[in-house]
Amino acid sequence: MLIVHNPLHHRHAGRHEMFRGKLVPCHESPARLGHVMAELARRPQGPLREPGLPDMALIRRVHAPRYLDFLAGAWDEWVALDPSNAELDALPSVWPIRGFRHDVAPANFAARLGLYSFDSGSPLTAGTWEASLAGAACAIDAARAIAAPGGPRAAMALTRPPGHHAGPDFFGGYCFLNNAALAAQALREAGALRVAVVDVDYHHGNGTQTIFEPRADVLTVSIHGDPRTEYPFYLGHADERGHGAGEGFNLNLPLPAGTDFATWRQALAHALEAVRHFGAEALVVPLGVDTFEGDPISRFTLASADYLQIGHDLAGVGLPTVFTMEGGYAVAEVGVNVVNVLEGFANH
Ligand code: SP5
Ligand code: ZN
Repeated sequence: MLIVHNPLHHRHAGRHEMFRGKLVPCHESPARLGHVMAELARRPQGPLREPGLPDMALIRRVHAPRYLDFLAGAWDEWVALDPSNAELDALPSVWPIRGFRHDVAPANFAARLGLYSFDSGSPLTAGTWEASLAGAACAIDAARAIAAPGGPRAAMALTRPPGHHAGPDFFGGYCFLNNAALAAQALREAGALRVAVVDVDYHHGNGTQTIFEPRADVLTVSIHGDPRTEYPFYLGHADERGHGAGEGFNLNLPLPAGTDFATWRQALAHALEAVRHFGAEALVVPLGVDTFEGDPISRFTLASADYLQIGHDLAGVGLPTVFTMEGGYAVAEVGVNVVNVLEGFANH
């Protein structure tokens, strides 16, 4: 398996996220990817390389250009608001929900952050844009590598920040650019007629669903904590099946908090059956290991050994596969759990 590493990931390092009226330390930290790299050094899974330059034209076919322009200039605008902001994370002050105007962007930057985001837990920092772009480049390179004649069967993009909550023109859930969607789009453009996304992160992949919801060429499937009680709360229910031409090409498999691996694995079998039925020619797996029993913000009970089985089951579909790194906040165990999936996949 090819591993594509994001050498700029550490430039995205949020200090605080809002939780129940308090600013608490960010769960999503550079140390997470450090543990994956350390585990890959102990148990190498294949060649490791860094990405080339990001394909901005492809990124603009997934994300709205005005959103990308906003992200590219965001940090400078935050500091221009007040020079002392350079020592702080940027968080939104106002969200324009129902009844507000979206066609006039406020000059005030903290207010304008609300136009492009959906939660209070996703600080934007000095290096967020650079880190996100390099992560996107990893995902695109991983997709192109497996699509190339004679390329590897699978590739892991070590994306940080994660991506699956980021939509066409919004960030949230610690995500800014949707790396998995970019990989799926790159696979389509490299010739795969139908691409499936099977999101195994604890949280619903709302950004990926929203990006592909009108399309029939990308099947999006997500296995996640039931949004009636779990983040992101406002999307991820079983009755969301896609829109227009995309109707029937989104599958949500919400599971209750407390779900164990036996039940979770049945949902994975259901997901993979849908992928086979769809006739996918390539697979993208947004890989979050926040399904782990020790995860501080999630409530499934998977054990480290279960991730070997997940890798094995995913490999059983027999498709060229790109993994992107998503959540997983039991920091010390993230490396073992992620590499277990890759090892299980390789040993199929
Ligand atoms: C990529 C990814 O996994 N994003 C997840 C974003 C979740 N953000 C909300 C976190 C809410 C934390 N609630 C903690 C409750 C346990 N103390
Ligand atoms: Zn997650």
